[in-house]
Parts: sequence; structure tokens; C-alpha cells
Amino acid sequence: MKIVRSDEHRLHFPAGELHNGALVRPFECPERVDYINNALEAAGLTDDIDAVPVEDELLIEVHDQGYVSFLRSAWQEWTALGHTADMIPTCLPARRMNSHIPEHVDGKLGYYAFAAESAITDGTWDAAVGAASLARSAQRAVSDGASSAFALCRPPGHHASTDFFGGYCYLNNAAITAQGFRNDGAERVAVLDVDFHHGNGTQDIFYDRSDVFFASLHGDPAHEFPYFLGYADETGVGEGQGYTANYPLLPGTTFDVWLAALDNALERIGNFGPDALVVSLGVDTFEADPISSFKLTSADFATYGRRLGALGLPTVYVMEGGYAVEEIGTNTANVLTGHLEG
Ligand code: OKP
Ligand code: ZN
Repeated sequence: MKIVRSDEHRLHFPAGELHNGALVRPFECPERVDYINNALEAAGLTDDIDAVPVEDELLIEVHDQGYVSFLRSAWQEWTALGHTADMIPTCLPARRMNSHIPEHVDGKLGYYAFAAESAITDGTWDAAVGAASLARSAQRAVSDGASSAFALCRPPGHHASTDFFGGYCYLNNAAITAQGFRNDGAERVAVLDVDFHHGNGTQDIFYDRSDVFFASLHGDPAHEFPYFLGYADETGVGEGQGYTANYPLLPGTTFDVWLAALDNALERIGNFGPDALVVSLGVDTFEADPISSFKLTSADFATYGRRLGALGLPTVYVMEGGYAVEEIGTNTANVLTGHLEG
């Protein structure tokens, strides 16, 4: 399995995350990557390839051009006003309030956000493009013949949609991977999102398309972030009708229940007949994750990795969430080694 990683992620580390009413040290922190790197080393997953920069053309195929321009210049516009603290949106458009894009940077910040826990800092754009470049590079390697690759993306991406950020996500690395596969010749691509949280951004980006099948297993949005998307009755629209499958699961879900949902999703993916698979790999389904509520053990990650590997599809794993620090390394490596055994 090819591994793609870099240190650029360190450029992004907001001073605080708004969590239960307090500004706390962000759960989505640079040490996450250190823990994963250590576990990859221990597992012998060291077949690294170099990253190439993602093209602007691909970014604006997946994202809105105005949104990308905003992310690129946001920090400069903000600091030009004399602000020195991180950018946190505080005025967001609710229902019937989004007919105009404001000119003031604070207005644009709210317009292009869907959640307020994620700040934009000096290094956010460079880190986000760096992560997208890792994903694109992993996909290119697989399109060029490698059987599998892992992009150690940080910040994560699956909550970011065409034109909004939030949930620690700015550019949608998994969607960029899927679109990259399409552009490089795959006719059908499946995206499987196993992060604890619903991949609302990825779903939204491909919701009206029949060339990208999206399946997600996640905490029921009636009870869990992102609250407003990921319900079982969301199945696609127009051409995309039937090409989205959601498996909302109750807080406290154990592996047997989770695995039954996975097997159903894999059956749907098999029927779709994809040329490539993108896995949004969040390991926050772990029993000790500090912000999630599923009950998977470290051994369970290897078990489901084997199921994914047994599909025999050209596969790119894109890192998403996972916050119980030390164990996220083991759990990530367990999925990848499971895949190789499967
Ligand atoms: C990102 B990824 C906590 C509410 C949830 C945002 C969670 C983002 C998860 N007070 N905050 O999907 O792991
Ligand atoms: Zn998550």
C-alpha cells in the first residue's frame, strides 16, 4: 500500500475550538498525525510516495470558485482589518437568509461556514491544499496501477461541501479523490464513509450524480453532529436518486450492529460495480474516542479492514477523524493491514 503524507498539516492549528460553550484546545490537533505515523512505522506501512500539488481546476470542479477564493484570501482580508485572533464565524445564514454574499470578511466568513467550532488561521489554506494534494497524489498512484494507497490528510475533509467549511473540514479530500478518479478514466466511483460523523459534504457534492455512489455509516444525526444531514431517507436526487445510502446508527452502537450495516453498504457498492473505491477513514468509531459514542475495539478495525480489502477494488483511504490520540494510530494501521490481508 502506497502511503502519502507531509508535514504541511502543522500549519493549521487553531488556538481554540468552541466546545460545549468553552474555547478548548482543538480535538483535531497535529499530534494526531504523529500517532498515526508511529503506528504505520510499527506496522511496516512505509512504502511512501511523493505528493504533487492538486490542480486549481480540480479544486473548482469539486468546490465553488467563490468559496475557494474566499479560503485562499480569508486570513489576509481578516488581518488587514487589524485582527490578530483566529477567524471564527459568529453570524451564519439560517433559513431564507442566503440570497446575498456579503462584502465584509466577517459576513463572508459566516456565509461560507455551516458550523462555528472550526477556525481559520494563518496556515489553514496551505494545510488544507496540502491535504487535498495528498489525496490527489494517492488517487493518481492508484489510477496509475497501484492497488491501494493511504492519504494521511489533515485537516480532514468530509464535512466540507461545495461552498462551506465546518466540522474541522475546509476542502473535501475524499470528494477530490473521487473526482480525480473520474477524470483519470474511472466510470463509476464508490465513496464509503466510515467516520463516526456523517459525511455531509461528500454526500452534498455528489447528491445529484449517478457516477459516484456515496454510502455512510454514522451516529444518527438526530443525536449527533452534523445534525442536519445523514438521515436514512436521503437517497439522492434527480440523476443521483438511489446513489446515496445512509446508515444512521444509535449512540452506543457496538461492532456487530455496525458490521451488519457495513455488509449492507458493501452489497450496495458491489451492485453499483465501481471501478474504484474511496474510503473516508475516520477512526472516531473507537470505544474511547472523546467526542463520539460507538463501541468499536482496536481489533474490530482489523476485522472490517479485511472486509474492505476482500472487495478487491483499487482503493484510496483518505484520513478523516479520530481523536483518542494514541489509539488512533493503532486503529488506522489495523484497518490498512486488515485491507492488505483481506
Ligand atoms: C469531524 B470529523 C462537539 C460537537 C461536534 C464537531 C465534530 C467534527 C468531527 N461539541 N463538533 O467527522 O471527525
Ligand atoms: Zn468524525
